[in-house]
Amino acid sequence: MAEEVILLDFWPSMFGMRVRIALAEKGVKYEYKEEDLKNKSPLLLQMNPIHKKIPVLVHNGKPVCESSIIVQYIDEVWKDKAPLLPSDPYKRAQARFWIDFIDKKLFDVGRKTWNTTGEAQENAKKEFIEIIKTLEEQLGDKPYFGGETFGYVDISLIPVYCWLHAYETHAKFSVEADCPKFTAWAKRCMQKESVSKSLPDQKKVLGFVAELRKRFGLE
Ligand code: GS8
Repeated sequence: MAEEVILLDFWPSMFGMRVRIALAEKGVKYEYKEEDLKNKSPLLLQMNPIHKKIPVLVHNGKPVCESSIIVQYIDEVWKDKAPLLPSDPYKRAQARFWIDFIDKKLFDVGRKTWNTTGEAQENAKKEFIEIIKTLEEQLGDKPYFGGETFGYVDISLIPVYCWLHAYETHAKFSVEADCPKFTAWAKRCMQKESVSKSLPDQKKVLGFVAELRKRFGLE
């Protein structure tokens, strides 16, 4: 049966990037549909009526929503190539724990490095580094979070790398100076075509953040 795979996405979305990387890892061909989040398409509203958010993967007409759920779905459907989740149930649970941590902590604090000022921004910067250090401990001396091969936690975390330049520029700090292991891991991931082709340029994200800051009256 010919597969129909459509991704509803928005280019700077770290959640969307996760799905792009997972599809690239599996070599799945798909139609990319860019959404205007200020004027959402009828298809997005129909496919994700609960949250009305991207990313949405529409597979043979059926929607799957929420990036971490979509990546798991992709891994289960296209299981013959590049396994993304560990096969051991305990390791799978651990991987899910860290993705939950990334979603609840890292993304929120990352946002505060550019959408706050003064003391709040100073605190966000410190907290961001602490979170990255926690993740570095988890990585240890392994090349990837799951061990020798690129997988679920790497896919979920690497999108933050293309936002780093914007965080660092606005909050005036350097992740590379404080977190060399994280930086080495990120550069290792960026060498993979599935990653480098799925992530926008750091400078383009910086420009997008500058526009958002203007819109929020921050500059
Ligand atoms: C978050 C998706 C999301 O926030 C996931 O997929 O993991 N938990 C979800 N999507 C945003 C764009 S990225 O910041 C979105 O679609 N926002 C539109 C809106 O809130 O109206």
